[in-house]
Amino acid sequence: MTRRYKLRTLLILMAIALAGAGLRSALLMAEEQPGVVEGTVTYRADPKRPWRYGRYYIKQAKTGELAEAVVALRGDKHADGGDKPKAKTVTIDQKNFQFLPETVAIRAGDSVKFTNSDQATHNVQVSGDIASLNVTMPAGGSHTARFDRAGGVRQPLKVGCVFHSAMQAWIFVFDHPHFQLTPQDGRFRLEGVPPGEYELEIVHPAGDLRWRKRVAVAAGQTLHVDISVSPDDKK
Ligand SMILES: [Cu+2]
Repeated sequence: MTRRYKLRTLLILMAIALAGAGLRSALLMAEEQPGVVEGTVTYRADPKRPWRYGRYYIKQAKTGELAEAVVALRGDKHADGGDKPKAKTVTIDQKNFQFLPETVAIRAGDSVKFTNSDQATHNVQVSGDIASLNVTMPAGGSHTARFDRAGGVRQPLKVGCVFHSAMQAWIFVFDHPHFQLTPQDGRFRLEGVPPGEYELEIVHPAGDLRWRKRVAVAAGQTLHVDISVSPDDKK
């Protein structure tokens, strides 16, 4: 074997080894790559079982896109710690004898600022397994509370006003980032989901609706799940 030939062989072997290492790390990255779960939540109305306040949450009766539905993933593969975002404060106003918005979804450690835009005196009574609160809200008043314990979709906090029993709201607290409240177009998109098996759940507290399905998220996959609920999904 000539010296030159030896060198060439060595270079080829090195190139193969490098390519192999590159491929291995690329495969490893693909395995860890998070997925996305997205879709639209719609409501199929049943004329025999009308939803009195449905028009507040469904702007297009024909297509039924459902607003203020809490969509969340439940599983043991939620990545926690690391890049936990800064704590946020969301506002729930009391206006025209209603809570606005009626449903909020937050991360444990976030706060809710209750405000009163009415001339009337209101009250905020929060009750549930994970927190409780009872404060009087004079006209123009405000009160901020932090929620450190998570109850997920199954243990929301119920919010009421002791003076006006028709006023109601819900606070959902999560210990992971994979949740969302649907806007008027009913769409949701949960990003950065670690590959694995989950329970995809939706809850619409004002409509008393509950729905869930087992899903598997593969690495780098965008899983599309359209969710259709009806009076049959009342809990
Ligand atoms: Cu009130």
